[in-house]
Amino acid sequence: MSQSSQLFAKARTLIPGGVNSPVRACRSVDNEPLFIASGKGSRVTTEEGRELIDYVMSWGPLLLGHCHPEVSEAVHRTVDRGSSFGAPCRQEIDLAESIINALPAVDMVRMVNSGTEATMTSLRLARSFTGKEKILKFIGCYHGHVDSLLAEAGSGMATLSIPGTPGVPEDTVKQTLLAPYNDLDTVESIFQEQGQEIAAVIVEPVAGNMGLVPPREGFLQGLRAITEKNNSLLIFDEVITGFRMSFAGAQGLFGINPDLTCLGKIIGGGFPVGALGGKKEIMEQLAPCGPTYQAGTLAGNPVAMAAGSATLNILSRMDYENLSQRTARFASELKNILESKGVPVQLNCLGSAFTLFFSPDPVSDFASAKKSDTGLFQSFYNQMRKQNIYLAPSGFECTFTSFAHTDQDLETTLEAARMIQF
Ligand code: KE4
Repeated sequence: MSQSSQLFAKARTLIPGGVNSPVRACRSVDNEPLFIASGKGSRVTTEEGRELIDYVMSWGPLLLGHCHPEVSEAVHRTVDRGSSFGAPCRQEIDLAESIINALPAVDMVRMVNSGTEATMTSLRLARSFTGKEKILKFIGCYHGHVDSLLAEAGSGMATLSIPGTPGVPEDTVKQTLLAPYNDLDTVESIFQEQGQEIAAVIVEPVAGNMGLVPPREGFLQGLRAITEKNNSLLIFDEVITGFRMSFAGAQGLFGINPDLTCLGKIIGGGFPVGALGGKKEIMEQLAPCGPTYQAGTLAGNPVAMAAGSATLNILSRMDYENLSQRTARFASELKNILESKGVPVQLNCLGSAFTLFFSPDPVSDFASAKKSDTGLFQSFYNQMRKQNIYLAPSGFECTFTSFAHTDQDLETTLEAARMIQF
């Protein structure tokens, strides 16, 4: 029995499902999780000493790869002076400034500890600012485990085919309106009926939790126009796309200014950080400036702030276009290799993220994503893992490259794909 299996057996007696986040359990690919002992650059090493090329990258935060020396140095330098004071520290200003300088739609920012806290706060703020209660989200988008946003969410809920979740009161979900991603007509008709009650639309500007699904031409622009016309807020959930799709996020890439922006993952450089940013007049509704309460013991702690600032500082100097081109070439070659084995493959790729859907039809929303053959994905995942390629254990997640992935890593991965039998 491998070290990972032994540890997993022990973990299951102590932690529900043996994991602290469901998708890590590898249930949908009929496998057990590997226990990771360390990471460096593009690689992780398991407790049994196996080294794998990592395309999970902690589900998105590690755009610089594992243990970037400058990030590690910033963390060590900071933690040796104290981990948390529950008081303002200069590191909060540094990270806030980096985010505000990079994102066109962000005048002010409030730090939190996760993407979920950021999206949860964005809804409360939108409701208090507009005085309206309904929220519109898109089927297959995942915004963290916020009660009112778990209706037909993606990510782990799609992976485990959980339509909603027990424990969320009917009344809570009643305030949540749903539309298919990329379907502006449905959004338009919902607003015609209920626009006066809709506080906000929350959207992943590039969906990453039903697999990668880019916005159709005009979709985001349409959301911006409809929300403006109805005095509703537009919330971009950029927890995945922020500082990934470009250094100015998806809002910079598409030239659309949302009213509020939710961030996480990359801005923490591998530490627990989320953030809510937006227009000054809205953000100043937050306590203690305004009446809308939000708080967090470890929000803005100096160590996580230092990791985030070091990460953004390095990213500001990186060549995103080159990484996007390398990723596109790699993903397209991977698709060709798999297709040559007689299976239907759709590729959605943008920036340094992509998803291969085992489906004969293009994927532009959750309904089309769900048509993918999860059995083929399971076979692909397990055969690649056997060859030390570490992919997300779900067909409804993204494959992430990073600035740490070398051409050799990508070629080794393609070699592994060539060995696959369906
Ligand atoms: P966290 O609370 O997990 O930091 O962020 C929630 C969240 C919010 N918005 C978007 C667009 C997200 O993708 C996420 C979290 N992403 C998933 C994977 N796609 C996290 C992985 C997990 O749940 O273990």
